[in-house]
Amino acid sequence: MKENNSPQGRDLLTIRHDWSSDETLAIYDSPFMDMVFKAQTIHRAVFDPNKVQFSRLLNIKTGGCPEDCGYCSQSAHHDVARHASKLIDPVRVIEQAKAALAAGATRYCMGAAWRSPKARDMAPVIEMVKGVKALGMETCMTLGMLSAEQARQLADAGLEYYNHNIDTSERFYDQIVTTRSFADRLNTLRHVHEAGMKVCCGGILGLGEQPLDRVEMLRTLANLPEHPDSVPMNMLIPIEGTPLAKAEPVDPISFVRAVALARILMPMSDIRLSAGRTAMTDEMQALCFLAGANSIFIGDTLLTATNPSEDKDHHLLRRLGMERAEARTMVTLSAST
Ligand code: SAM
Ligand code: DTB
Ligand code: SF4
Repeated sequence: MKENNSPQGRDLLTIRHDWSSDETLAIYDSPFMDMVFKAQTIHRAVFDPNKVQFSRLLNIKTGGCPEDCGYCSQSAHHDVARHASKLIDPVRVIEQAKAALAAGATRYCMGAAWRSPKARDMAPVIEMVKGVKALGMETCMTLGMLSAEQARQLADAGLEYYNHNIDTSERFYDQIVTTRSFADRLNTLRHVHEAGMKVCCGGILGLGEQPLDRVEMLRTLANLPEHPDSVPMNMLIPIEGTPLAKAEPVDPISFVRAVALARILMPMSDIRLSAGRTAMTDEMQALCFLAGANSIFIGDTLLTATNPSEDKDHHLLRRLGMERAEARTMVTLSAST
């Protein structure tokens, strides 16, 4: 990548880990057009703005989770009409990954409703990583908290990405989850990073948080020793039976602002427009892409909740003149950007 020496380019693309609360809040509160323009300027200097990367999710172990995350359908603490399943067979996982590859996914993300994996879970999970990798796909897992040793085992198996969200700000965290702390989350992120895997870490909007909590969540991510490679931005999918079933929906403009702030704070990271797209209009999704989102989950289910159908997504992307990106589309920086 060439160095970008134009004054504007240098300022906007500088990778910083020292964002202050006041300056991030000031960006979030700045005029919408200025903010989205800034985010798009950064976005097109780093990525092809007309491309979007596809990931596919698979729930490899559903429900019965001992954690009490207030938004989640899979917590054993909530009265949600869904049953728990055991870890699925690695052979089935690999079959499903083949179908995802045929549908255009370049990354396969496997999620388990665990607080953390048990020793006996590691062998089948490692078999899944190896099998999916052998298909030529990027692999991602989200299995809850990891010890340094478990992170190393997964990295040795070839796992590329580990997803572990901080979900919201540190100050609001205990209003959403009480069975683990914000510090526990950061600890696992450190283990993942130290094991050499790429970090996928983001959060959820619509938990009843204040604008400051959104800004602080993104500031925490940007001020990590390295920016997460991938930042999922989820909009709460309200689930009947969870404490957040009746949460106030997020204002779409505020959601787009959060996407733009993520792009401005973390210029090189993939910003993934994740849960909640079913409830977004096409126009809102288009604004999210304009604000710097460059990745989505495809397929009609996420882990337990629905996602737009492939037909609907293809129709949307066609209308926007957007195409599927190969794994990680980076364009060379030029002095004119
Ligand atoms: N159990 C693991 C963990 O929590 O680390 C992995 C699976 S968990 C379901 C992955 C992420 O999905 C959560 O961190 C949360 O950000 C997101 N998520 C879960 N339920 C959601 C919902 N109803 N709406 C939006 N995002 C949700
Ligand atoms: C993430 O941030 N979003 C994905 C992925 N990481 C694992 C999960 C979304 C889950 C939505 C709710 C459900 O399907 O139950
Ligand atoms: Fe368990 Fe993850 Fe759901 Fe929390 S978000 S209840 S840890 S599956």
